[in-house]
Amino acid sequence: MKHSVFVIAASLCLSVNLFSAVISEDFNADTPGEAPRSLTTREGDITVVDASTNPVDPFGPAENHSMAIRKIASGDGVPRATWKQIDFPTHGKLTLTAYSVSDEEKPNPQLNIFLIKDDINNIAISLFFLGSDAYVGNGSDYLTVEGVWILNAANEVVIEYFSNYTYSIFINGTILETSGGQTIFAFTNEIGDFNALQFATASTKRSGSEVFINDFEVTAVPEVSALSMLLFGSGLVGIFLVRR
Ligand SMILES: [Ca+2]
Repeated sequence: MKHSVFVIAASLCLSVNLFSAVISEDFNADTPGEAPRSLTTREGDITVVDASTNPVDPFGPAENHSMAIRKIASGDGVPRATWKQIDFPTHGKLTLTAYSVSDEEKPNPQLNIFLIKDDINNIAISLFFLGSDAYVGNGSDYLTVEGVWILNAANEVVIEYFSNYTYSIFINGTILETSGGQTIFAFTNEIGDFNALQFATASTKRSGSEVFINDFEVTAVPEVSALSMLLFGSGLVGIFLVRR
């Protein structure tokens, strides 16, 4: 019996290790009107919002907080929120929920998502949403996929990246595919050991931009061999229990 208990415990530990988040933030413990406490650096208009702030948190319910990234006037400066020294797994996933406000003042809000090494000069993965279109970094250029982003609504984004310097994107559960059928994209300069995450907004557009992040999380994706071991471990538990 001791042995089977040990196997169960080992399996549980392994599964917790495989699926636990490297970093997870929902902003709900942050103070509205201030910067998120967990971020490393902030440039420009980056604040935590809720039901009482201006702008109002678009996600709700009333107790929810999210992060607003705003560039209301034209001019220089790129609002950026950066999390550094993240221990990104070799094969992992970034999951986030975002919302872009589109109105007369800000017809084409822009949300930029970067996975970078140390600073913005070393981009591994870049993904822009401008208006309802996506711009996907693919090595040295960008591929455009039109009409995939829902404005004035919550969108879920999953970026799954692989150890061979490629990645795929899922938006609201659907894999992002170019008109040519491409679903796997290349890292810029094969920068694989990235360690920072940055959200930003419009850099060159003259009109304003207002986007929100409700939450984000980075998790490791278990490799097949590790998963097999886990299943094998569970199988052993089954055998022990059946034999008793
Ligand atoms: Ca939240």
